[in-house]
Amino acid sequence: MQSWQPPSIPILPGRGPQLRLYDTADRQVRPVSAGEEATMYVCGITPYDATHLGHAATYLTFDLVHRLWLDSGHRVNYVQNITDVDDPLFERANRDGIDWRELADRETALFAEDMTALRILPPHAYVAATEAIGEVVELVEKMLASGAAYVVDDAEYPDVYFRADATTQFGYESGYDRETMLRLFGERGGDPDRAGKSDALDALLWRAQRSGEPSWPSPFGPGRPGWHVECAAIALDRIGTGLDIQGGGSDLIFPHHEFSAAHAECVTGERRFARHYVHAGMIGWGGHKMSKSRGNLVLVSQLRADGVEPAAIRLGLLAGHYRTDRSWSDAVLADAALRLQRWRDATTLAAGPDATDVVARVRGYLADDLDTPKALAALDGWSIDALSYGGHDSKAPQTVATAVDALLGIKL
Ligand code: 5CA
Ligand code: ZN
Repeated sequence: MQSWQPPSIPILPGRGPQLRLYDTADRQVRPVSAGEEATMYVCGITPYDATHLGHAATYLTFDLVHRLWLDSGHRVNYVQNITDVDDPLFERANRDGIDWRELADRETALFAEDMTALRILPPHAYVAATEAIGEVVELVEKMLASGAAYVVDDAEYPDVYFRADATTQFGYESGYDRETMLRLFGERGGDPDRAGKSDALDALLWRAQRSGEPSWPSPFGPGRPGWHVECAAIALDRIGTGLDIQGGGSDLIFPHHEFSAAHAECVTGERRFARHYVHAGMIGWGGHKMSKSRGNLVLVSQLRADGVEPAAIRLGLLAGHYRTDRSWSDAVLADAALRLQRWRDATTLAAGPDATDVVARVRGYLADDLDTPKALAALDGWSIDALSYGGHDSKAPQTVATAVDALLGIKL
């Protein structure tokens, strides 16, 4: 799939320090040990509805990672999928009386517009599930051959399942106990009660053809991919083993990332699919997690249509720490708009206080598990000083503006 146009990134002199991020599996902040080329797989959208601020916050989190890697001298290989084969998409298409492909294309195009407006760097490979059926089939074949997968005893619907105990390390990513796993599995797309499975936790790999659903041929019968195997297959194909980061929102910790990792590990023999599992907190609105299924959405496209500047949306989302569940509100947006104006006023002065220290601090805070609240406070400090007391450095305002653009993706 064609991804969106990249925003320009200005050159900020110097280099940022090595990035440290919280790893969900190890439950600690530790250095991201990327080589010259840093690799990242981030779970993409299921394109049945428009991009809301929760999605935006998650992609913004990984956009910062991307920018910090570039700033510390890495090349980046960033891969993202599009889940254009899934129940919610078919249900919505049926409800609205349109073809599921048309719905997916429409929402994917709107997502690209929103990402472009928010100045999110695009992935290098942007792969829809419908473009990766061959990779999925190959992976499932390997799992069937090794015994990690099995076909349920159901003549009508011979679905293929993954044995949750196919790898001994299963569970290390989330760290959840079995009771929690079973609950979340049921809540987040799993089917614990499917008859014929060896274990309630076993995850669907290939769903045998049902009437009214799209299907593709395979050696184990016509059908369509399960969800977790889609991401395992695309990541293995486009990056290979040992990715630096597997990312998404915290609602993907289990079952999605646990199973994607287990699927990959059972065929590669590696004990750990990704070196870092990185999860963004949930954005809420009106007291609940913003979700398409609940319908309590603030859409990026709606805010844009209302005349809200994308830079203010971006800055509002960056005002909280990426791992903290937090609420969007009019006050968050109003604060962001004020801050944006303050930064603009300060960076268009003829001179200001020396910028060396503030740029180093912003780089340091961001490299420390993306501490945007501290980075924003440091920039506020410099701006207030510049506006209150002036300064003698005629290059400083432009240097600060360049740092804000390169590191935070905000053009002042
Ligand atoms: N297609 C799958 C991933 S393979 C999927 O989860 N799609 S999604 O459209 O439901 O979500 C896209 C991304 O946005 C995921 O990383 C998800 O974790 C994140 N996300 C969804 N809701 C929120 C929210 N309220 N706050 C923050 N991130 C969210
Ligand atoms: Zn995914």
